[in-house]
Amino acid sequence: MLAAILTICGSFMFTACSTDNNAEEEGEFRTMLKSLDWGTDTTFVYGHKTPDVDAVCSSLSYARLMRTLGYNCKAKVSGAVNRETEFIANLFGFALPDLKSNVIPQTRLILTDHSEYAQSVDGAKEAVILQEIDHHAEGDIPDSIIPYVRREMIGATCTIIYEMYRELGVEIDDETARILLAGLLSDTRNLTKATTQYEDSVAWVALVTQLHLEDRVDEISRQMSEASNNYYGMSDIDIFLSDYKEYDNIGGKAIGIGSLDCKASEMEDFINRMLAVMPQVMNDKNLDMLFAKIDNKVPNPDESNPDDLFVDDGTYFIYCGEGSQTVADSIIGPSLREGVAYSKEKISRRQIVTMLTELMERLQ
Ligand SMILES: [Mn+2]
Repeated sequence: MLAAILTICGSFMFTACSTDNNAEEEGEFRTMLKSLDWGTDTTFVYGHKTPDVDAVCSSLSYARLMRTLGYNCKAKVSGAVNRETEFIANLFGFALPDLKSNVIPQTRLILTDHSEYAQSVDGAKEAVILQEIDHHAEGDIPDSIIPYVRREMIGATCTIIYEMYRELGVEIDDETARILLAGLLSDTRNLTKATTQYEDSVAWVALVTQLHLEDRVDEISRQMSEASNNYYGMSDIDIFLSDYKEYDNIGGKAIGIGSLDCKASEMEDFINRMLAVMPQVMNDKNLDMLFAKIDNKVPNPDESNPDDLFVDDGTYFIYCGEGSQTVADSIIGPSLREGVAYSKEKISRRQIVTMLTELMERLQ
């Protein structure tokens, strides 16, 4: 994979590095930073709730960029990190942000990797949001209330932050390179996810090369994926919430969407266990509807490939709450049984949010 990507990216990287057309933008960005109302206390940089690798690593790397530029910023997490994040922080040897689950009014915040109040640290509504760096569609935290927003629909927020370091001419030391690469590997699954863009490949090549990980990156990515799929010893509710996002207002409804995976051979039992905890999750979180997509893992027909023992074969979609069946049937297809729909396609949560938003606005 590396050789192919190097070929694709080689000429582009040369072009990108050899022009100085960013000088003006760079100056503008620094001027904009100076104009922000930083106050006197520390500005906290937060990824989303239920923090995954990209959320944590984007907050760490962006806080570091802001500190390098002279601003008193510190990354925090609003909840416990997931197993994949623990695994890669341990392997790459970087410290995780401290937990701080709420902020007092007027706290200065920078948000990375999210654009929804429901996904933000408790207290965000009364805080002062100075910046947002994100790769999701604009959510219910409107861009218009934030002095600086950088939104690019690419594979990882860490890729955007990589670009910002480059544009600003700030050196990426090896620890920062490992942090950025971790987020990029996780959110794009080593450049294999449908959300991966050209920019992600460019950042991947630069970071892998800097860290001399050419021979190890595929194995590292496989281990990360394994850590993320490891539900061993977790309660069913914790499994359901292991990669979970909430949306306060999709067409007037409060909606939660989980993202799970399971081997095809264990799917039926897994679905039943998840369906059994969904009413309680809905109740605890005060939702109108609750969904989860479950990637269906089947043994890789290419047995010679030890890096990918399992591959995806379609997506199960489970649902709970009044009107949720109508939603599932219209965005995924007719239900297999009550609470369960299936699509032959691999469907991302981002696609589900887009389809849901369109449908709910039509129904409203
Ligand atoms: Mn992300």
